[in-house]
Amino acid sequence: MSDSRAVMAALDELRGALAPERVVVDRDKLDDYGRDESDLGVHPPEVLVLAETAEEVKRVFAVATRHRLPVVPIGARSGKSGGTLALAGGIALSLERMSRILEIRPEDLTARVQPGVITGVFQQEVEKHGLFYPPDPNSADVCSMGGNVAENAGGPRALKYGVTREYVLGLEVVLPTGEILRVGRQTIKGVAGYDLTALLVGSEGTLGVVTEITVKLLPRPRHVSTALVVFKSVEDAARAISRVLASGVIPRCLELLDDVALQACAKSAPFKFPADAGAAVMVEADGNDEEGVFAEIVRIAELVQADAAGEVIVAQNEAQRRDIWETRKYLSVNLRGLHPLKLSEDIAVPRSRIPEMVRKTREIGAKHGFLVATYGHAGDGNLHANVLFDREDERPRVERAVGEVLRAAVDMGGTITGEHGVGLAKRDYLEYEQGKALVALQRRLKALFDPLGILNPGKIFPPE
Ligand code: 2HG
Ligand code: ZN
Repeated sequence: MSDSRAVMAALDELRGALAPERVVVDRDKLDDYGRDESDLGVHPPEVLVLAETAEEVKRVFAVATRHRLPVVPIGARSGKSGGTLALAGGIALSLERMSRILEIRPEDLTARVQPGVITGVFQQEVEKHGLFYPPDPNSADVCSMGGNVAENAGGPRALKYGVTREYVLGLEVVLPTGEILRVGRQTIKGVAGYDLTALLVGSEGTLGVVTEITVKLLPRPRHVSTALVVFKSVEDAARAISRVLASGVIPRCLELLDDVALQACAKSAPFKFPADAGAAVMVEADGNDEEGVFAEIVRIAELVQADAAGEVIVAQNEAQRRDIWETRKYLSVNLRGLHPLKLSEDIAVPRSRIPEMVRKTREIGAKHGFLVATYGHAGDGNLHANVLFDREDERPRVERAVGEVLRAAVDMGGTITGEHGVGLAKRDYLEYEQGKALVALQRRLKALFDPLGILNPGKIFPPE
């Protein structure tokens, strides 16, 4: 924790720099802001600041610099890698009040938003204009655009449309040194200078605080079709997925649910799978030509037929589509119905290694005596291996199992994180994936943006 005299002095200055009611020290509130969705415990800040402008963010950095206090930027606290946990106390800087959609420009296919805009709200707004913002983390109803930028969030539609970085054209960012900069561009094309926008997207709140985001939009596809196939086993499902992808068909989503995931769904999800299903694959295709979309689903059905345990079920209306997606969306939460605790991972492997990775994950779980749910965005090789457990004293063993899963992914040519970020959760494995020299270069980059090391310390890189 920080020096308490420094905190008291900073508190006084913060109260002078911002409206005093936006400087919070209420214990319960601090605890709330010390948690996220990573299951990595409570790490409360010592002060919470609710900023409303870039200028205020700059003032917070000035105070933090004077007193050498850590600043941890906070979005909607829905992150899964512990990126907003205040490991060393200090100031939590919430951007939740900066929640305005500044403009939607249908003629340019762009929009400008503040970081606190909820992603799902933004998606609905652009859709009213016949436009489409593809990145769709399953937490879209609660997560924020700023958080998505920090983590370079993905989601089911990333298979066809790519992740957040592919949509961010420009950013306004406040650096710990107090500079307020505009990086990137407002145009669809542009190659001037280093691509600092791409660097900042996915930098997990360690390089600067984003206060405005310009994104690229697409015309909204007019037709969407959602289908579901069940399999006897997850191995059959993984094989079918590989066959679809190898055939050159790239639907917009191709999601896998293994038997453990199906057990979790059976308890509370709206869609009811057949009782003997050992795995399921959800497929979604989209486009402007209804027949073309249908033809894609038929083609996929043909490709998976040999491995499937039944017919392909195609959602017949919006209500059925919604039931299927709600079932998938709340899976991460519903798994707690099987065991109260879990550590979730988001490894990604080359597509051809999906069946092998699924097998490996199950083996590791069995070896350590834990139930592991494997599900997720299998189409792009991004699997959520969730190790389920009951008691805190089991955590060290769970962490060992998780470590083996992460290493196995890297050994297969994959990565420790496909969409949730390194944060605190995976910082000890970054070097295993990237090597010493690359991690050292990234530490030097960090020091360039944040010479005093006050911004979100302890994330991405393990303490030296
Ligand atoms: C999802 O795809 C989210 O549902 C969360 O990325 C996954 O908790 C998880 O492992
Ligand atoms: Zn996911």
